[in-house]
Amino acid sequence: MITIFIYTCELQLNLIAMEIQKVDAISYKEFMKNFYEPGIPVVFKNASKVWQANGMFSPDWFKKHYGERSIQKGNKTYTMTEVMDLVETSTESSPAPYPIIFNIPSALPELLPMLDPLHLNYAIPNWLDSKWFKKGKWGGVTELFIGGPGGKFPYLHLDFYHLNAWITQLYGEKRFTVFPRGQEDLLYPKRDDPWKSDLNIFNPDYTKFPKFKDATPIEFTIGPGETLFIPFGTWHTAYSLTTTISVAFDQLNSKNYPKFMNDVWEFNRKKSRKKALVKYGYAWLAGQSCRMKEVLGFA
Ligand SMILES: O=C(O)CCC(=O)C(=O)O
Ligand SMILES: [Fe+2]
Repeated sequence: MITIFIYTCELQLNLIAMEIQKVDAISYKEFMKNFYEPGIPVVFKNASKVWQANGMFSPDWFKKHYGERSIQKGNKTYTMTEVMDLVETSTESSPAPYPIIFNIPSALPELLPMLDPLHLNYAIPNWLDSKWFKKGKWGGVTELFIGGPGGKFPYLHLDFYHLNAWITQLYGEKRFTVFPRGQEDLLYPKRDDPWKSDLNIFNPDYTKFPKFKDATPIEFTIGPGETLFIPFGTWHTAYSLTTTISVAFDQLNSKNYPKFMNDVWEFNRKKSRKKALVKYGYAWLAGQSCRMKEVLGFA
């Protein structure tokens, strides 16, 4: 009897773990307690309603307003119009290159007011907004992701520097696969590049990666207006189901700062110990300044 009870509980826990929660109108406090603190991914159904961009962005809109802006992908340069034509004719069997990324502050700064407040009233505090971290160029960039049907993010990965990722879908549908924390051993991080895995999760080779059989991915689709929160340390990848336009940014604060600092050291140590010390010292000062502002209530 007890065995059956325990088995049922375990099964239920597994089922719960294998579904993403989609939430609507939760308070900031609830988000912090139920998702941010424990590091659980979640989808906000309409947090982006505070953005003017919500419902406005479309391939035609970009072609009309910013058709001549250009982007480098591989060794080719594309204009926005070419990018949109490419993704609109993309198919599963002959997909457009993915992802095509525009750096919003440098290539499309006019969009910034349409994405205000960037934090959606949830991604707070974000130390990457501080001048200190902006200067350090640690991933605090707002990016526009454009894709077409069949576009696959090239690998299963963790985001660098243990930053939290916030991805808002503004046009089309994208499928995400996320692996809740604690499955590192089952996902075969590369020895020389432990942020990536060689696993092709869409067609896994179980003879080469037998432990992957025990991994418990969560797969789900996000559509227009929905925002995905990916806590640091969560392995993930994405697949564009239709023509897609998303906005992505990262978040750093006291929660992921210790792991961030470790990465600042580890990444740079391999190149030069001296450079690593300088970077680490700078990131340490930047962190103290942000922490102080937070404690004093300025952030
Ligand atoms: O939207 C996507 O394709 C996923 C992007 C992503 O995971 C990343 O840039 O690190
Ligand atoms: Fe990522």
